[in-house]
Amino acid sequence: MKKSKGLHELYNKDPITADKFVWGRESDPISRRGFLRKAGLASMSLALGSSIPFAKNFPAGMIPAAFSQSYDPFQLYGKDDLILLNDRPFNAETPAHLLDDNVTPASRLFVRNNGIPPVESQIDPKKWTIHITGESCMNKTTLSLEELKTKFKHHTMQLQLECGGNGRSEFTPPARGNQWSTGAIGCPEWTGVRIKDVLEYVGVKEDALYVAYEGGDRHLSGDSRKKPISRGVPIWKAIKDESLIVWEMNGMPLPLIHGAPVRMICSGWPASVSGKWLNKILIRNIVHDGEKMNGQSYRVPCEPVKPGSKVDDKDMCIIESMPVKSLITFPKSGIMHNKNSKLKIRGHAWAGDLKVKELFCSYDFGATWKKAKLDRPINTHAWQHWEHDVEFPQSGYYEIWARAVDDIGRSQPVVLPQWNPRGYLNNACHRIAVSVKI
Ligand SMILES: Nc1nc2c(c(=O)[nH]1)N[C@H]1C(S)=C(S)[C@@H](COP(=O)(O)O)O[C@H]1N2
Ligand SMILES: [Mo]
Repeated sequence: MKKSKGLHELYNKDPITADKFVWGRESDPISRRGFLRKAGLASMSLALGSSIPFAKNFPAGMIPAAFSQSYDPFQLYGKDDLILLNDRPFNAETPAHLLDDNVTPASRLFVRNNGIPPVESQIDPKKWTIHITGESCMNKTTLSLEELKTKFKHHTMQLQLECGGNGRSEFTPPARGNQWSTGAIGCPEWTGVRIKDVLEYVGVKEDALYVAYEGGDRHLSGDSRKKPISRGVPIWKAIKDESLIVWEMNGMPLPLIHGAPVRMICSGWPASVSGKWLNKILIRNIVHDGEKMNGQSYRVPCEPVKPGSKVDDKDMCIIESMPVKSLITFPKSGIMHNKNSKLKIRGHAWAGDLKVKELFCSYDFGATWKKAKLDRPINTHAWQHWEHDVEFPQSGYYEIWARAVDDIGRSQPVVLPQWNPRGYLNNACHRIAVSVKI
């Protein structure tokens, strides 16, 4: 394992030099696809080194969890064994078993950058301002971070953040973009003010439709006229009580890589709407047309299409609420378990703008499902914790599958949801491998 430079060291330097720094990563997510083509059930048992009691239920073409989740740990300053997906722009995800905490620590929150983040020397929280403007803004205003903190009531909430492309690596045919496995999700606790309160302060015209952000990062091309990303949400979403502008994460100042000194959090939607290094809020009278709002970005076909289809931009619709999803965060996939004891499993579940109503577990590749104990969310848009005990009938290779259902009755799919050109919204069931011995 190669040791990388720390984030601080990296981003404090001339960003161009820093961007040239190359990390070692040996495994290629594509090789997992190779497995799909090659292996039959018999060779699968051989490779696993044990029998598969429920083999007849195993879906054709699916890769056993024992093989599909191989990770190379990656050392990164301030981060605990995240997996690096890309170093320009910088993107890293968290293996499922490292997301076991109820509240995700900073060291275990995934990182997604579309451009070149500002360097620490460019950020002086005392001088930072947020410009509030746009066609539907009554009084265009510039607020310092200090004013933001003193003028409005503070709120602290656990809000989950999930990249719209989380799970992309599983789609067939493959979609271009960061090959996220399951780890572009986390649920830290954030402190800040409501977007609603700030909008009330500046005044909003009746024709307001969208609220969007711009941040202090730079376009990968270095062109200062271009923004790497500038997205937004309809005004009804922006004025929800849980839509915040935050400067603290888990009681500490927001880390640089997560948008210091201040960012937006609009939980339950693709995390791309939660602008980092926030320096401009736009109150628009149109659907925001900033970078990555149009074309195929963060959009899916308005109507389902055949996998592999080319879809016209005009037939692509903006992703809003994220679908119901869950993770098994304990135990780690690939463990050995003694048949004579129950296996305690647990994890989290979330459902975009909705709540998770039920969570089920299966140890026989989905033939039977048992209901797990599921907690209520601590606040709206916090992920929910679940746990379950499993008793195995005999020794051999098993997989535990977890399947959440939202409060309007929609379930996670077992294999894959609707294919889409950019590989968004994969909310297929998470699986872990368990070898049961006598
Ligand atoms: N200014 C800015 N904000 C941004 C981004 C970015 O590149 N620049 N990336 C977005 C995307 S696509 C995601 S998934 C989240 C990731 O937040 P995190 O890095 O704090 O986990 O930030 C969003 N906000
Ligand atoms: Mo994202």
